[in-house]
Amino acid sequence: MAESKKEATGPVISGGHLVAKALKNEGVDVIWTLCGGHIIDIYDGCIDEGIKIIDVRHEQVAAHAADGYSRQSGKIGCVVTTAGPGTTNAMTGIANAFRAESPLVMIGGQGALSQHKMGSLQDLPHVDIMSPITKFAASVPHTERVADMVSMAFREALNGAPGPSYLEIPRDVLDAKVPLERARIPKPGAYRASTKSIGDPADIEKLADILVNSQRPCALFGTQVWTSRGHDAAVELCRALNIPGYMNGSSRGIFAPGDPHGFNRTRSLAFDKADVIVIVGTPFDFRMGYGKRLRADATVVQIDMDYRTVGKNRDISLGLVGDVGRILEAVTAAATGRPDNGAKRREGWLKELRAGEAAAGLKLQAQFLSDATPINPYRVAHELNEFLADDTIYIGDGGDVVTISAQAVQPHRPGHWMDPGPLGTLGVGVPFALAAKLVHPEKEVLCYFGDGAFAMTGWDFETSMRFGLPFLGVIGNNSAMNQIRYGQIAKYGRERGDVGNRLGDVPFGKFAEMLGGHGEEVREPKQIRPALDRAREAVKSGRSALVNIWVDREIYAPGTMNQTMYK
Ligand SMILES: Cc1ncc(C[n+]2csc(CCOP(=O)(O)OP(=O)(O)O)c2C)c(N)n1
Ligand SMILES: [Mg+2]
Repeated sequence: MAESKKEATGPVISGGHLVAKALKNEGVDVIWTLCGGHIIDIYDGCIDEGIKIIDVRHEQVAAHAADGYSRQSGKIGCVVTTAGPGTTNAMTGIANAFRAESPLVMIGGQGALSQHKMGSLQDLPHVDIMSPITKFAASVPHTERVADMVSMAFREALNGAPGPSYLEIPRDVLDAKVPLERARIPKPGAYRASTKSIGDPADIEKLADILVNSQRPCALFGTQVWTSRGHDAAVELCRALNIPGYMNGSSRGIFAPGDPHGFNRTRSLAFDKADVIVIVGTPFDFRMGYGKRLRADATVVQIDMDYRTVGKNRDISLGLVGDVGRILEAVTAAATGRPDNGAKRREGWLKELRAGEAAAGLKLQAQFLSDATPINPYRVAHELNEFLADDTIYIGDGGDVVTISAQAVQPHRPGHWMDPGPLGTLGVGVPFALAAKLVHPEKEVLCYFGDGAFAMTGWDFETSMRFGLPFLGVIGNNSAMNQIRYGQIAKYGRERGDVGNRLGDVPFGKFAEMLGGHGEEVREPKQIRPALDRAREAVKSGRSALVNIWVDREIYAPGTMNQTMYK
């Protein structure tokens, strides 16, 4: 850590500059951060390497933004925080990325090694704290090792199902200078291998056989399909074999609305009737009733990047571990080689499901078109779907209003849907919007918030203005934490159930104006579209916008009324 004993006559480099060099080698062009004395040397390195420094107002935002950056760019997001509270503030974002299997690298400050365990400012056992919520957590013991260990963190983030890595760098390790020739600086492209394996080729053939012979197959594509950029392979498999495809998490949008193989309202029907169910890149967790919602005697195939997910909570007929996109490609190729892949035979099955989709859609129409005031949140959801442009990246951040919106909103393209994932973290919206706009400045970024969720990280609306990352925010404002409120009232009655979940009536449109953005207050259903249109224009002119829509607090999503998430 300290200056090398053999004082060099040649060039020297500091730990902070070694961090920046390693980030640059990985193709990182931005760090998401909030400053602190422990990490200033990294900023200095970033200036030299041309890495953009985006400083936010809360470290949770920095961590979610790094997660969002990875999801949108396919590269690895990087969050840099100071020691102690800077690191603990970021933990929620790291935990969210961990459950969402989103790769990122967090670099955190620490007190100087020379003051180890002496009670230095902001000292905490960061590595112990971060270990359970990361794939890799370590401390850098010497300046010469800084770049080497940063590249290690990147390698680990991409192993199996991706996830976050954490690297602590003590202050004196970052500050010290070592001879350049002694520092190991891994070369770009030379310190990690492709992890895109297809697993056991015999299982590819087995799955091709199962699908070719199936009568009523269905496939569910989860977040890993997008993470691995296997979306085209997923669609291609469904087209080649005539298989209905369902989407969850980040895979929403892989079938464009109207695609004959994309389905979204008949998943239970398909799971009830299918003879073959292929689960791709999504675990049997609470969203799947831990696997209980699949027909008991169906042939269930699970494809996942993480061997630990396969067969967890439910027995399966066949499991495949590897890169989900590559596996899907290989299965399509194998099935295409068969004399008859059975596509024609499955036409009736697809028709049956399509009729089910139409009937389910019809049931929602009255709510979608409701003229009631206070505004029905289903009406907002429908208006948002109508409003989406082809290139709109849609982000959901909230409780009940966002759950309702998932019944109406169909993103037009892969990667154009973002939600927190299975940690269900409120507050991802603004940071995801910042990241999405940074990666895709040419696209529209629309985030639908609950009023509770928006307030958690809403101050970074200002960051969107400061860095020229304008987005369109819509708030379904019921002045409550309504998703929780429903269950509480159901259990304890109106009087005792309405406690700890009611919020003030906040005119968020004014909040946007205060920060230099565009604000709208909407109380009538007919005002929704014009307000959205004006907000779109404001965003095009470079100002972030908030459309605050006052919605009916007494209307809930079916999953909330059924408390499905706890079953
Ligand atoms: C960080 C965090 N804290 C608490 C919760 C628990 N929670 C889930 S939904 C919800 C209510 C959210 O309220 P809001 O965003 O206003 O949406 P609404 O349900 O009112 O539509 C809460 C508090 C959570 N998921 N995340
Ligand atoms: Mg609310």
